[in-house]
Amino acid sequence: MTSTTLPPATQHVIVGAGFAGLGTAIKLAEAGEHDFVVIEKGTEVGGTWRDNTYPGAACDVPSQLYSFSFAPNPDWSMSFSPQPEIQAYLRRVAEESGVLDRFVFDTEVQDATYDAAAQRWRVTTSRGEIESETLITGSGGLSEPRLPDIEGIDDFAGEIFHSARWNHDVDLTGKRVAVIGTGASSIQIVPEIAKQVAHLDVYQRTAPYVIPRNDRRYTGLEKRLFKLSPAVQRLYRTAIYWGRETYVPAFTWRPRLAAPAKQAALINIRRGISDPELRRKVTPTFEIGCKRILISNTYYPALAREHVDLVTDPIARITPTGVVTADGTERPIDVLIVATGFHTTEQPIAEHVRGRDGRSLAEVWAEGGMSAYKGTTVHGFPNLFQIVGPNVGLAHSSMVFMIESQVAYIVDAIRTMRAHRFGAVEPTRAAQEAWNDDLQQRMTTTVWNTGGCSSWYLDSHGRNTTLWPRTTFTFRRLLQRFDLPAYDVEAAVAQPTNDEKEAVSA
Ligand code: N01
Repeated sequence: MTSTTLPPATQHVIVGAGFAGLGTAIKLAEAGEHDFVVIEKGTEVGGTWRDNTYPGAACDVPSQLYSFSFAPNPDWSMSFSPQPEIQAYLRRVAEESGVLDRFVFDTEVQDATYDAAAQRWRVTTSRGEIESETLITGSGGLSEPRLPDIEGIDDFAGEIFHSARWNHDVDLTGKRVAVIGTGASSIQIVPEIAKQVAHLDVYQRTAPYVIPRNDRRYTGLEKRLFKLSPAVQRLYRTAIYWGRETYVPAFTWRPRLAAPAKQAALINIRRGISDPELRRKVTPTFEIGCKRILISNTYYPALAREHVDLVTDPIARITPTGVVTADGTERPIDVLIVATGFHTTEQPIAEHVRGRDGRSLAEVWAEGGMSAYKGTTVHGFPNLFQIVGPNVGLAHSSMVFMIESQVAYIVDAIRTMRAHRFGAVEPTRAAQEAWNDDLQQRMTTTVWNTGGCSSWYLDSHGRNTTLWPRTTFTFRRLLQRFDLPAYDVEAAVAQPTNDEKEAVSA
């Protein structure tokens, strides 16, 4: 049973019910912190895995690693999970967790302002107001679709939708369809819809590296073994984890170490495409790893199909009936799918969160780009904890690992606050600056900054404010304990009792 009403006050407001919000709720409850509310704008748990339902949606991180460490799933059907299985997994974990009664769905956070005198967050939602001691945001780095700013797009008369807002009412059978973008979403969509449409134009601005997807179905024997012996499954997960960590030096230190991956991508092109002109068009011109490395066995063969065209001329404008490229060619279409990614370097929640001086996170970050302490706390925003905040993203492994590291840090922060009777904790400016100076220094040798591409990892100042430039076990170690010396703290002020609050509001 979930809730449909918001209490006037709670200890912790958690925003978002994806991996981050759900994981936080479960771990807070385990730590004895039962007084929390999870506010979710969607209709159920799942976050990105609830929203991305496009054909072919699947994870490009191995299933064993892309799940909570505390909730192994012996039933994954494939070594890379399809979206419906991940969504079903999150639903099941939520149902079995015993915390769903504190989830309020269909509710949007409109504003959250820190009241320094009361040491409380005052949160305004579409369902009313609530105040809390901490504000924990798990609203996702890839949740707000980015629509392309192309002349005429609003006048398109056919069906148009973003990859993360797939319109399942539109039957693509026999239609002329265009897909804009060739990122992780597009390369999963294209092979699926190519089976159905009459004609498909794929508009590519930058060719990505696509290596083979070494996917396979788990055998019944493997699944039985995982069920009978969770230790075996843990061992398997651990082996995958360490295998993934070996990629880190190539991304962060010596991009040349990725030569075998580059070779695999070039072979993937030769295997999938025989036309030399098309091969040339899909061959990337930057260092592998600079943009996210994609995995697919079916993308290149789909592009090579007779009724599929890869268009590399820049899009000039969109008319009510088609797409016009810079050379003046108009290609008529019935349906336009924009697979153009998400707002990553200006997180939408930042506009709604206001710190002790009344400025929003977005305003503070507008000056120098996103920054936080340990990707989690922000100077000027006491008792705010962000999951998947700045520089927590990964190019090589599972975000669930990073999320669990942050959740442990937040739970320890709250434990520390209780033990010392603190009413507010806030990272010092010096600690935050030192953390970010070190991060940006490390970025100088990464392929993301030196690989000759532009990507959503970089903000408008050219700073990489999205990715973590070290191993994930280093991140976990650095967030193992709440490090009090890096924080300014305040003793707790007396809070009014519920009776007193009612007397005031009466
Ligand atoms: O978005 P993207 P995505 N005109 O930003 C192009 C995760 N994910 O939704 O490269 C023309 O990667 C843009 O071109 P360019 C994963 O972390 C995970 O595909 O900027 N084209 C690019 O080709 C991933 O990285 C899974 O030149 C325009 C594309 O649109 C992240 O989500 C699956 C344009 C956008 O690619 C985002 O992936 C799917 C314009 N105006 C996604 N604007 C898993 O399997 C943009 N483009 C876990």
